[in-house]
Amino acid sequence: VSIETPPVVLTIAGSDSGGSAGLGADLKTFAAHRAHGVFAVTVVTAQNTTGISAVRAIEPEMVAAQLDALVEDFTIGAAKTGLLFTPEIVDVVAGRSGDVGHLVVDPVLVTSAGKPMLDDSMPHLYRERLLPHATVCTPNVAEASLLTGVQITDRKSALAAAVALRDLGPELVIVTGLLEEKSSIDAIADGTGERVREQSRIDTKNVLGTGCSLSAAIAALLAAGGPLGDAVEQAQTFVHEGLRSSAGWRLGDGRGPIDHFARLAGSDSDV
Ligand code: PXL
Repeated sequence: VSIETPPVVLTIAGSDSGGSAGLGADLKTFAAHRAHGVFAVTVVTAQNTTGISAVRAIEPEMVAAQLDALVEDFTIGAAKTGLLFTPEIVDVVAGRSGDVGHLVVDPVLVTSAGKPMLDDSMPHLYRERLLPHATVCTPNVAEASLLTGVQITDRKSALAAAVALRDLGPELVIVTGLLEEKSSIDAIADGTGERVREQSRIDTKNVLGTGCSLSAAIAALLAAGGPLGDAVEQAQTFVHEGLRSSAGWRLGDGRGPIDHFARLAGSDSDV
């Protein structure tokens, strides 16, 4: 019997009915890190591996009520944001950002499922309202371009975008998924300088929710008290192992999830 109380990690995100991205990915990631996951739903999507067919935003008052209920009762070690969907929800989240521990902002603006129909003001709102409160920001290459105006074509421009975003508030920015012939590159800016992490490209269509899972893993590791640099590196490895482990899965006709429990599967997921 385990008597140690797990850290509490919060996700503020949308649901993917197909179970690959959003809330489902976040809660599985938290569980894989032995954290207790709590959540505030921002938007419900009707979705499968081939795409999104309907979307319904939750009223901002209801998002606020979920967050207030959680903050009142739990000591939250860290939180991550996913698809926030409306400017009003961004406002609600920004207003409570001081009550949720370390904040990991995954600016979901462009996803592997395509570009959700978002208000044009969202990049500006992320810059002005959320990034000043963020410990970490985890855009993919397309999102980092949208947030900074930097055209990202190579390692140098990815690092420049990471530095520009870090100037808006986060302690660490990781720009993910710059694809080279054999590698996937993440560009990282923190207080000590800039660096890239290169990992082998994995041939798989099961890539949905990789960004969600990366940011969720960082939040879980921060809630457990790990140092920032280690949390990011371990989260990158977690996603890479998950991609490798689910590469052969056939779930639906489109893009499926990573294997959040690759480590339970044992040695076949060695990186
Ligand atoms: O992976 C980004 C993402 C986040 N949140 C929800 C999504 C998606 C992508 O499809 O559906 C709810």
